[in-house]
Parts: sequence; C-alpha cells; structure tokens
Amino acid sequence: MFSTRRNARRGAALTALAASTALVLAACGGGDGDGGGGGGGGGEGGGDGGGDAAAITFLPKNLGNPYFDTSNAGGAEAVEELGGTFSEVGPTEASPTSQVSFIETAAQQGVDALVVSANDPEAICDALDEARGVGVKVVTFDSDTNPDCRDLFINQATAEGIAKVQVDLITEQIGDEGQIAILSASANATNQNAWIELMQAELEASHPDVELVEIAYGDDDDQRSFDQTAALLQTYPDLKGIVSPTTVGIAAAARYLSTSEYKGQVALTGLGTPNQMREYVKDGTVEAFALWNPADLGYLAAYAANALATGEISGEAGDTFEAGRLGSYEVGEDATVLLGDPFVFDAENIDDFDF
Ligand code: RAM
Repeated sequence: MFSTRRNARRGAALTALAASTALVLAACGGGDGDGGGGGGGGGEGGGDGGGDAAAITFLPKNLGNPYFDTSNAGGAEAVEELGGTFSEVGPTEASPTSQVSFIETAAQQGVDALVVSANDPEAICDALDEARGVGVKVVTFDSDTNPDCRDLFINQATAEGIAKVQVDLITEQIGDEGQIAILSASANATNQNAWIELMQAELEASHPDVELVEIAYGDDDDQRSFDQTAALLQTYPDLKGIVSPTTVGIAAAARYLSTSEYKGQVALTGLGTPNQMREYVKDGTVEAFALWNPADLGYLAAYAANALATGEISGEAGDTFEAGRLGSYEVGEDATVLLGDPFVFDAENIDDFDF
C-alpha cells in the first residue's frame, strides 16, 4: 500500500520535510562543537516565565551515528536561534549505563537542560534524578526513559505508526508470506523494543503467513550489525526479509546484502537515513524504508527544553510552546510531545533529501 504518492497529505509532508531539511542544511555550518561548560545563558530557570535562554546539552545514545549527528545539528540550530548555549556529549557505545557519567558531569556543570536519547528505560534514572535534584530539566527524545525519570519526552511519531509502516513495507515486499527476521539496535533500547512489540502484535493480527524467526541485536554498532546480518542469512536459508528498525542496522544490512547472492532475493526495510540508504535504493538492494526528520526532532527537543528551563512551561498536559519554524506544540498525555508521522522513502523521492 505504500506508493510514493499515497495521498495528498503525504505530498504536503514531503514538501514540509524537504523544506525543513534545507533549513537544517543551511544551519549545519555552526555544527556540533561543544559550547564549553555550562554557565552560558541560563541561570536557575526559576519558573516565572520567559527567562534567559538556556544552556542545553544533548546526549545521544552514542556518538558517530549520522542519525544523531543530524538530530544534534537540529538541536544546535534551535539553541542558536534562542541565543542559548549548545553542547553535545556522549559515549561511543550504546550500552545501558554508558551515559551515566555524562549526565553526572552535565549536572555538575550546572547546565539548564539535558536532552537525552536513552539506551535503557531504567539504567540512567538515578543519575537523571540527581540532575533534576539540582535543577536540571530533563527532556528525553527519540528513546524514552520511564516517564517518572524525565520532565518531557519528544516522540518522533507514535510507536503504533512506526511499527505499522515497517510491517506494511516488509509484508508488501515479500508478498505477505514467509520467514522474516528483525535486526534491532541494543537489546534494552526503549524505542526499538516498543516498536518491535507492536510489530509482533501487528504481524500476528494481520499477517498469519509471515513468520518472525529471530530478533537479532547489532547494538547500533556497524560491524556487529553487519555480522548479525550474515549470521541471520546463514541460519535461515529460507529467509524472505529483514526489518531493521535502526538506521545503523539497516545501513549495515544493506551493505552486506548489496554484494551478496541475496541481493534482490531477501527484502530489507526498516528505519534508515536517506543519505546512508541512497546507494542501496539505487542499486536495487532496498525498495523502500521509513523515517522521520531527525533534525526536526532535535530542533523540537531543544525548543521544549528551553521552554522548560526558562519556566515557560512545566510539562503538564495542555501546556503549549512555540518551536520556531515548526510552529506551536502542545504537551499531551504522559508529558509527551509528538513530532509528526513517519515518512516512506523510495527510488522516486530519495533524491529530494539530504540527511
Ligand atoms: C538509530 C537509533 C535511534 C533510532 C533510529 C531509527 O539511529 O537506534 O534511536 O531512533 O536508529
């Protein structure tokens, strides 16, 4: 059911995505250098509305992942617009506790807000609690913690929507029957686990002839994801498709497939960035995959963090705030703000994007 122009709304979304991408590219020059320690614009973010712009630190799951380079560039763009201080720190490995020391350091430095994509829903909660205890506002984005460990979660799209688009893509690509596997990120990742659970439910409910044979974990590490792809193909000679709900995993799997005997035989879809996937769409390894705009996600997260840190909002359902070029947003249930819908990329539209 996923053609390029499924409906008018998608066309509008495409235009919006392309426009915001162009803006992000224009702003990328300022880049992701670290803005120095904390201090900066912030002060204590008192709660009386409209204070100074904040010092905001971004903490991705790991460094070296183009997805987070793009989301952090979006964050930097927003912080610059706000006149605040941006910094980015993070571990090299996407493991459950690898972010703890970075949270502690940011709290000691007295940053006003932390924007975090969590590798585990619980493992960083003590560190986040301590940071919040000294006045740091905590915004999760991309991958949440348990809701009581943070002030707000900026969600890229609903988990149901992200699960469904991937199930629709893989089942269409394999003719709705046969064995598939999932190549995920790290085993504890909140976001991938939520999507996988919903994908399993959707497969069971609507695709009785599709069998999910294994969930493998590449830990958002390129080589590990590449090796896991090889292992899946060896273990399951009848495998018809792989779904990789991680930009690192899908790119590594595509690279493996593209030079193997399985190219064009085993379908691959999931969540990828257009720049990493372009060559594999063009060479016929991959038909279509999905994502949202990571730059917009980072941009929205930074505006939300600033609104919290300056006391403009408290994170209650119904709170509203302005997010620059993205317009105004409202806090929903469970202190969550929703960016929008996932988007499908294929050979017809992939050249419209550059991230
Ligand atoms: C990887 C990360 C990230 C996820 C994307 C789709 O970059 O796991 O958390 O949202 O893939």
